[in-house]
Amino acid sequence: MKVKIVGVPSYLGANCRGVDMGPSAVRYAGLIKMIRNMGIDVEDAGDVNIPNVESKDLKTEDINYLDEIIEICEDLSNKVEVLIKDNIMPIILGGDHSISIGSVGGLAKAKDNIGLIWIDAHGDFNTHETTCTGNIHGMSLATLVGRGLNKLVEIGGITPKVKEENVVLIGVRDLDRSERDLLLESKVTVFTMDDIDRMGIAEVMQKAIVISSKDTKGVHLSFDMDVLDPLEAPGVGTPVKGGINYREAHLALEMIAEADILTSIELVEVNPILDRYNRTAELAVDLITSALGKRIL
Ligand code: Z70
Ligand code: MN
Ligand code: MN
Ligand code: MN
Repeated sequence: MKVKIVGVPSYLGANCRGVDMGPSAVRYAGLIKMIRNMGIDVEDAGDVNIPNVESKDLKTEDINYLDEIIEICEDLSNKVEVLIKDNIMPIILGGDHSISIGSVGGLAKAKDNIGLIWIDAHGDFNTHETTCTGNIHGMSLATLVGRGLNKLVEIGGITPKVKEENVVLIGVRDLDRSERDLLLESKVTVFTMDDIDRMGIAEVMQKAIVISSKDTKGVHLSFDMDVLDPLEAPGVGTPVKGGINYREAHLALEMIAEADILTSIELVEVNPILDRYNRTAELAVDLITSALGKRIL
């Protein structure tokens, strides 16, 4: 196995600074070294270029930074497509969760049937019609299954990028009202925190692995650090109490690694400004190594 790190230092989809420093914090926490210690061939492919918006005029858009995010995601999708075609596993570091449109956009160009495991406190299932914030990181999952603004849905050229039947959302505890209605009428499988409490994370993951890999040529893991409890991961864009703990997160990723289904990994929403001693970034490194198959025995 060969892996390459791709950083996407953008906060534009969250419209709030901090998560743009995520890739740097996760690298600083020793990501490359930890992966290399596992005996895996790893290289840093650097960062996607992020347009400078600080000198732009006062914001007048309904959807925040739409054109810039399209540019970033097209660029990322091309990079991911090349890596997948070269048989390299991309590890994409955010940045806010809007970058997923580029990651999965690139994956969809390289493979024609993929599954998606989305681990997040949020649904990210708003469209331009339901959003209360105008922030694209709250629309990325909806976009990937073909819902919402044409300009977003068409990024990378493939629409939809994933079939709803192969999408599993895990750890949810914060949905907007109409986002919830959209999710309920969709074919996306949702495991809320309540489901995790009742069934246990092992059973949830067993089901998620089956659903995401059924008739697919691989699965993309999109891991939003805010799924963790803020007591364990304080350095995230939008902390929501009542999240999964360290052990649940590890077990979830170890089970995915064991199932050997992943084509690509993405980890988003690390915010070093709100972190303490880079703890959330260090946890992120830990979790990535688990997803790559790190074992005790
Ligand atoms: C809200 C919105 C959100 C983080 C996604 C929040 C979305 N539903 N927040 N990821 N961290 O703006 O649409
Ligand atoms: Mn998210
Ligand atoms: Mn989230
Ligand atoms: Mn473990």
